[in-house]
Amino acid sequence: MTQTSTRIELPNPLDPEETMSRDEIESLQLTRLQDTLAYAYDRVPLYKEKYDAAGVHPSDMVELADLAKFPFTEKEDLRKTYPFGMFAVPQHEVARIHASSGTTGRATVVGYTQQDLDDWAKMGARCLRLAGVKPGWKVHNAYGYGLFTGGLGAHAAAERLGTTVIPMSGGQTEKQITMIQDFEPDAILCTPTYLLTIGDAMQRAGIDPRKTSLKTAVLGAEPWTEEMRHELEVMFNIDACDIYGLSEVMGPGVAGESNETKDGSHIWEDHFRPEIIDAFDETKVLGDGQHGELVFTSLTKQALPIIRYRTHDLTRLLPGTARPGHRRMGRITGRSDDMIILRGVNLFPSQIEEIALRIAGLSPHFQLEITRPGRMDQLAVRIERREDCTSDRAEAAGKELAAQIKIHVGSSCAIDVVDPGSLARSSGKLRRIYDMRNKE
Ligand code: DLL
Repeated sequence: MTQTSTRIELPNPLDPEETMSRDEIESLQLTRLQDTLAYAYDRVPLYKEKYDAAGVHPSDMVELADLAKFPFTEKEDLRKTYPFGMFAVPQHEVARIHASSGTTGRATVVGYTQQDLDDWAKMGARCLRLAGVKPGWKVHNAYGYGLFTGGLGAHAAAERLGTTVIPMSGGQTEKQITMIQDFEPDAILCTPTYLLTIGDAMQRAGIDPRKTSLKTAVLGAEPWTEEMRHELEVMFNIDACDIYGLSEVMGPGVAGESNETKDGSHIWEDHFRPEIIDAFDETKVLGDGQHGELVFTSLTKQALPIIRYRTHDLTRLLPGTARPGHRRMGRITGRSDDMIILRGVNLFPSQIEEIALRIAGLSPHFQLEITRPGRMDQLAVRIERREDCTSDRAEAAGKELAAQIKIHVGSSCAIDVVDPGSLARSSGKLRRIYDMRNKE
């Protein structure tokens, strides 16, 4: 039998909910919200306590705006009830557990019934399809497998779409490169900074990242900018799309971006009701287009229904485009708990990324260190020069960066332009902020 390399285009229909109108989605949301609130109230003691204390009852949910009457859920609630206190089903109905380590405090533990896993895979598959991944493609999954939702979440999504999954997990960068060269995947799933790490390592090994088989990257788990998208698309000659999610709400696949519009991730609003609240006054729910903190309520989750969960992610809601019934989220500019307050000026790492990548000679590899030598906070930006940038030019680029940060952010900082390869690389979420203020 002769083998043919011709690829057959497999059918790839959309889920019916993906094409619902805004009105249809909102009416579905209302009934699902009523059910979820009653379900959580009946099954999770913490929700009952909170609602009773706030004087609200699930029957108060009459129209969508009534959601604002219900109390928020915080990461702290999951920690207080560690490990399984917020689960709404008996343990034998929990098909899987994940946990997020977080940087401080106890892990938060999340659970899924078989139905939850099925919905998660379905939404993940929607995201991959929207990003241009096709059934029959080979997909290299470099999100970390294990308690982190990235690896297994993206894996199930790729399987559901009908791709051939390569479950590489994160790390072992040399091996990642070998697998990419030998298995010739069409798409890669990983964090944006890890794709950068892989690209750098390829270049150092004399391999041109533009010549790999990769066509698409679906990137998430950490904030990234349009400038970083451009950097990665040029570096690999690929399309790079966003995928968003968080373990407390589900995992990767809460929202995903279209490769045709590249204008932010569509939230699957048949399963989640998003809200934006004022980051400084949580009692104010903001309208579409206004920047604030993203809050999610699950509409179908069984093991861990989550009501008005404060993500601390800062963004805004925009009308749907590629999937008109589902709203998009703008880029996440940062997390409220990642915000550096420097002598009264608010600063996010993504602002530095945006500014640095517009300056020739500077790479996307940087770290921010905050110290307080006297009574004043000081910010130092350590950033690698690009390989082709000489030390003289690097000095000028550093001065330019300081000047641009002063103009756009409003604070002065010390810049240290360092040699390529001298800063730590990530194989997952990259830590950019080193706050030494309380460590001195
Ligand atoms: O990071 C889930 C995930 C895995 C998403 C793989 C996408 C791809 P957690 O570890 O619980 O879950 O971290 C959730 O990561 O609240 C955001 O602050 C950040 N985050 C996730 N996706 C994005 C994104 C996973 N596309 C936290 N853009 C969230 C910006 C993101 N930040």
